Amino acid sequence: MNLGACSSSFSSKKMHRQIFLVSLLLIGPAFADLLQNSDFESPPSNLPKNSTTPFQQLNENSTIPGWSFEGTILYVTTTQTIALPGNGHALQLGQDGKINQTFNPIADYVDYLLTFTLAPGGQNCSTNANVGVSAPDSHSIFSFKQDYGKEGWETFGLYLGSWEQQEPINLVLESQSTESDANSTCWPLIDKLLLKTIETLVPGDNNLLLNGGFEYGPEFLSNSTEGVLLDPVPTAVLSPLRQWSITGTVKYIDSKHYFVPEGNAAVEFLSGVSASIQAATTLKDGSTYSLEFTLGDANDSCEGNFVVGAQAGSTAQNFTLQSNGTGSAKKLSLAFKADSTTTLISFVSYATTQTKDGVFCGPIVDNVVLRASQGMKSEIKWEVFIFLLFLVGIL
Ligand SMILES: *[C@@H]1O[C@H](CO)[C@@H](O)[C@H](O)[C@H]1NC(C)=O
Ligand SMILES: *[C@@H]1O[C@H](CO)[C@@H](O)[C@H](O)[C@H]1NC(C)=O
Ligand SMILES: *[C@@H]1O[C@H](CO)[C@@H](O)[C@H](O)[C@H]1NC(C)=O
Ligand SMILES: *[C@@H]1O[C@H](CO)[C@@H](O)[C@H](O)[C@H]1NC(C)=O
Ligand SMILES: *[C@@H]1O[C@H](CO)[C@@H](O)[C@H](O)[C@H]1NC(C)=O
Ligand SMILES: *[C@@H]1O[C@H](CO)[C@@H](O)[C@H](O)[C@H]1NC(C)=O
Ligand SMILES: *[C@@H]1O[C@H](CO)[C@@H](O)[C@H](O)[C@H]1NC(C)=O
Ligand SMILES: *[C@@H]1O[C@H](CO)[C@@H](O)[C@H](O)[C@H]1NC(C)=O
Ligand SMILES: *[C@@H]1O[C@H](CO)[C@@H](O)[C@H](O)[C@H]1NC(C)=O
Ligand SMILES: [Ca+2]
Repeated sequence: MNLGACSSSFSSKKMHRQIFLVSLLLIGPAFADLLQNSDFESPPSNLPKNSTTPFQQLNENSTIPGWSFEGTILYVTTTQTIALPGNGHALQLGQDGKINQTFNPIADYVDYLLTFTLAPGGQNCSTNANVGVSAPDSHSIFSFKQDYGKEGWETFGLYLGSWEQQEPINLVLESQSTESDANSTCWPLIDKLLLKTIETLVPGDNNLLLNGGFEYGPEFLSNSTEGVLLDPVPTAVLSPLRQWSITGTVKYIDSKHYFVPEGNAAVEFLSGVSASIQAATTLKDGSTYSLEFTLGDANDSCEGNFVVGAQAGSTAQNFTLQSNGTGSAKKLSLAFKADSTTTLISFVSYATTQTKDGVFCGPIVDNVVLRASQGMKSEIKWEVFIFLLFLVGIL
């Protein structure tokens, strides 16, 4: 879909974008195979033929199908001690190691979300598995986090950007050393990149919030039972959880591997640091609204007393759920009066729960619906009634 032409007379890129945002209808997310060899299963050329080591360093004569590289890059084959999602191959980004691939955007100003898997190169290696991910106008650093899953690898999701179709986009992943030891075996491994596109979301009839059901977010790895970790993002437009900013770390969970109250995805708040999500919406100052949502547990053995704070504008209330960790949900609501036109809606978890394996876990929230409350509807009816009386009076 290319609507670029209809606003090409505007010289300002920002205005171009705004017009585009307003005019584009929601098409829904699409998963396109925009990246080549995104799981590194096509091996590099010039690998030593007869080697038994799972780590093979690429030399100046090597090429990796689909990718360019610089610095120290090793081609990794899964063994019993190196766990990777699936049973294949990955790349280790060693000293100054950097890989890149260029792709062509499929349309103007579509949002691109990237999912990728990160693992430390060896055991007891939590500190050095840092990877920088860059695209034009974006750069983020990801680190392997202890106790955020029970696998030796973790999957992360990020917002890459949104560009005009003409520019080819260069995606770069590089190692970021935090230790002076350049010969560390702990350099990060990367695997399974998934690039997803999402059209701009537009408001629906029944919900004043966009993405209240959390259906618009990064792609899930089909085989992963660990969801997708989302790092803090202070601005909603740059968030992989579309329309929601994030503090702390949340886990984006899929209905294939977790209990999800509605649709295909929900958000689990992880303990460790206080996690919250926040969305902004424009409401009518002084009018009353109801914020409905589902609070539950993901069926991931997370037992405990979950306390979740919901806040809408200046109205805040805590809700609790006694979780057995077996997949439960209850619908809750909060009535509030908008006290400014831009109203912030947020959910914060106070849970400090961990599973028996020591994995940080917590409550899930889904199906957040914001509506003008009944009171406002009858207010409108009342105005209509007065208007009719007025008409009758004239007649
Ligand atoms: C492959 O390795 C084995 C032992 O590891 C050796 O006997 C054999 O000669 C090697 N073959 C080649 C072609 O290098
Ligand atoms: C790369 O190829 C050139 C030319 O074939 C050769 O001279 C050189 O030794 C090769 N380098 C490595 C590291 O194998
Ligand atoms: C998922 O796992 C199964 C078995 O472990 C494997 O056969 C299959 O290839 C995997 N699929 C992907 C997409 O990795
Ligand atoms: C990697 O980036 C360089 C420019 O920095 C570019 O010339 C090259 O084509 C890119 N490689 C791929 C595979 O896109
Ligand atoms: C990692 O740490 C554990 C326990 O601290 C230890 O048993 C194991 O040998 C260590 N592994 C390596 C490769 O150092
Ligand atoms: C890295 O350390 C290992 C042993 O710890 C050694 O065999 C290897 O030569 C070192 N490599 C470099 C590049 O220093
Ligand atoms: C909700 O509970 C937290 C933690 O106990 C507390 O700090 C906060 O003030 C409570 N918020 C409300 C609105 O009661
Ligand atoms: C938790 O388990 C108890 C006993 O098995 C059961 O009675 C209760 O309904 C469960 N609660 C939830 C929220 O699933
Ligand atoms: C929770 O997971 C178990 C399997 O691990 C499954 O049998 C059960 O149906 C799930 N419960 C819910 C509410 O999804
Ligand atoms: Ca959902």
